[in-house]
Amino acid sequence: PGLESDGERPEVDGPVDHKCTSSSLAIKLCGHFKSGEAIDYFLKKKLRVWCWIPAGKWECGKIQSASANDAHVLMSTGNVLRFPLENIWPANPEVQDNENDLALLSYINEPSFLHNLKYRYSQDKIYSKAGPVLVALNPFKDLSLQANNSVGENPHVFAVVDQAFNEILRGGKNQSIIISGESSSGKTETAKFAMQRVVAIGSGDVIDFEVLKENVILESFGNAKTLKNGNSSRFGKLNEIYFSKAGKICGARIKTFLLEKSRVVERAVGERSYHVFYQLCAGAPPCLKEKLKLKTANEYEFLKQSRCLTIDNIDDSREFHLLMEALDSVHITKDDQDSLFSMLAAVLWLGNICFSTITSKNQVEVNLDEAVANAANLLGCEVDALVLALSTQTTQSGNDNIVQKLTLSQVIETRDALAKYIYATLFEWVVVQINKYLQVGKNYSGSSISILDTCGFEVSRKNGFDQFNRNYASERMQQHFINHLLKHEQEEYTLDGVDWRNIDFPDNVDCLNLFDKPQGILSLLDEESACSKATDFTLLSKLKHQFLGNPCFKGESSSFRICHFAGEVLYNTSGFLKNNREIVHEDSIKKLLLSCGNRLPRVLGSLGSLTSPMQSAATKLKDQLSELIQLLENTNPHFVRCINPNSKQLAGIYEEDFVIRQLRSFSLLEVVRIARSGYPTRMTHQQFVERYNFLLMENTPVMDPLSTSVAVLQQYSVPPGMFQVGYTKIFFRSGQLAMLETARACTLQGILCAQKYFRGARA
Ligand code: AD9
Ligand code: MG
Repeated sequence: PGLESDGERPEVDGPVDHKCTSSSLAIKLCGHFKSGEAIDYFLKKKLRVWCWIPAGKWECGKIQSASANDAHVLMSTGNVLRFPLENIWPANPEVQDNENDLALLSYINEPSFLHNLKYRYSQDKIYSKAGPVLVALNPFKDLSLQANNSVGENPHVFAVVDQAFNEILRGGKNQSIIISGESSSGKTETAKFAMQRVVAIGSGDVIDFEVLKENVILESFGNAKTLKNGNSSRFGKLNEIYFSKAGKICGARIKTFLLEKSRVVERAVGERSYHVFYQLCAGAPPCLKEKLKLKTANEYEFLKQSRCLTIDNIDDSREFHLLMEALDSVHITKDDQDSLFSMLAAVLWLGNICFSTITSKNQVEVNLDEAVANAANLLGCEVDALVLALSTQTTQSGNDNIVQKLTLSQVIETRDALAKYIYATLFEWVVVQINKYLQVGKNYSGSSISILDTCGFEVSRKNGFDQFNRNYASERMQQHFINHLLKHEQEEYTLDGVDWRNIDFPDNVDCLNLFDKPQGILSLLDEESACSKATDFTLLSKLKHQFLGNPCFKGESSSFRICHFAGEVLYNTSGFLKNNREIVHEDSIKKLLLSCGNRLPRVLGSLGSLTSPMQSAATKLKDQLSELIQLLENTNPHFVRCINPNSKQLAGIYEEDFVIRQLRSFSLLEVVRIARSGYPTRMTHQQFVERYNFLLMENTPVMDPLSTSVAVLQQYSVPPGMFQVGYTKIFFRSGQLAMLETARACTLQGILCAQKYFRGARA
């Protein structure tokens, strides 16, 4: 597609190449054909104009003629059809099909992006740039190019790491690589490639390789098979890698957040719980099996309920051995490993505990079978203590303890809460052990690269509290992205008085406010959670009442809908209060664990970070995210947007609608528009003068920093369109500073040679 060009390209509007001769003839940058006149101009010049037509999916057609509002287009079928100009988009010349940066396309529009990425994908070119952002399409197959360390000029996640690394070597700010995208888009794989690259270029002591092993452990404990991804991360992960002055890795730290706890006790049919459970059941050596009284996975209620026990092409037993190796390599002792496995087995046995209702007494009894005996034994507590903790609730009234028997649903809720608590704190504990091992060495220079593998936006068939939290987290990350690439960038131009025409972008601030402003959903959720009479139903009716008319919120009969940046999601409030409160159960859970004879349960019982009694689950998440964003705000971010090319998780399939939705939610069009017309490099006048002042001719009079800067730029004939002088800073289009740096280096070299010469002459 594109213009069958005789060398002449149509002009584009906007400040891109600064030679727009006639704006009426210009085809609007990023936009539609501005008028039929523009097309006529090309037709008269015998240039054949190609365009994208919305015919179910995007089709390329050739314009035959145009009037003020319509164009006649020759379709591939041979038919000529009429389309309003506003429905068709200019196509780029064929030579640009393979363009590796979307910002360099002549025409910036959605179908062009879609076509370019598709063309590249068909050639296994999965990485492309969209201005400052790296776009990565999931190939769903092994591509040797990823193992190949020489990336050259091509966009690649390795190149992003190299850039980040060079910036810290230059003494710049700490760097972050933020990888986002929906489920199964390839975030975790991309993060692993990034880690490999960091290790390859920052190879220091032995520790580097352990940084990679840590992945094996966390995937085992934090990943699970879902309907969308056989190895879905059910937590978010930030990997901070620390460097010495010489650019060698000298330690690392992992932060995790948002572990999906509910998966331990329930999940959709066809999905699995965390890998580690199946690995343990399949791979534990006989003596360990005996010790844990371990059975096969299909004998555990927590595992068999979702009717999916294996993953195609994955050998859980082999994975268990890799896990043990990895645990060894981060120096988790055999004793600790045994305790760890005991806790996992205890969780499984808890799931098998059954209850009987004694109708005559209207009471619930815990069945005293092998499940409760094994669970108590593995925790190191008396069976009675476990039974009591599961079936009663003790409240204090004055000096008296009032013991209350729980109902069947409460008993089940308590049992599940115990299993979830043990698993979540165990996960925390594992992370703490890994961090102890990776801890920062002596040579730490203060420089770090952080790699963030966020948990992506998710829409399931039934969306509950976990999806609600996950999608709230995605909104916060989206805001960070928008702030950096769209909002602050433009605000800075305007504030500094740069001539700039604002580019609109979809801001998600309204949706975020709906969540976390005072009186927002989160605060209402906490209010209801604190009220003992409240139910999921009262919560829903309060939400509906409070957010009536809010454009991001829609109440339905038994659920509510939120319009997220990445699409609408229908949430069912069932379980919201229980999950948000979770804390309610923690008192008795902690008491039980602290009283256990075995050490690890006691450690878990005392783990504070997850369990501040004052905080609800939602508030805790909000605070964690604020901390994460604060950390990221102090770094120079590199964004990687992963795209899932199809809904089938198969190689070679590119579903346009599927990709378009993701392109939109990433605001890539807007990012590219700003990158195209923006000024990515900037310096204060003072900084500029300090660095380049000496380049000025000797007889130049002393002037203020602004005038000196302009004089330097004029001396080196930097074209006026290539920079803008703001009140405090000078802004450059990309590549301009490189030219000045070359001039600076040459001049410095000349001075050094001269100095040497004079020194030599004096000597
Ligand atoms: V989730 O939000 O954690 O459910 P991710 O992390 O975005 O999701 P993941 O990295 O797990 O997706 O990728 C899903 C699958 O796609 C992997 O298991 C691989 O089989 C496949 N994949 C992803 N990226 C690549 C790649 N660069 N090369 C080859 C890949 N295969
Ligand atoms: Mg993942």
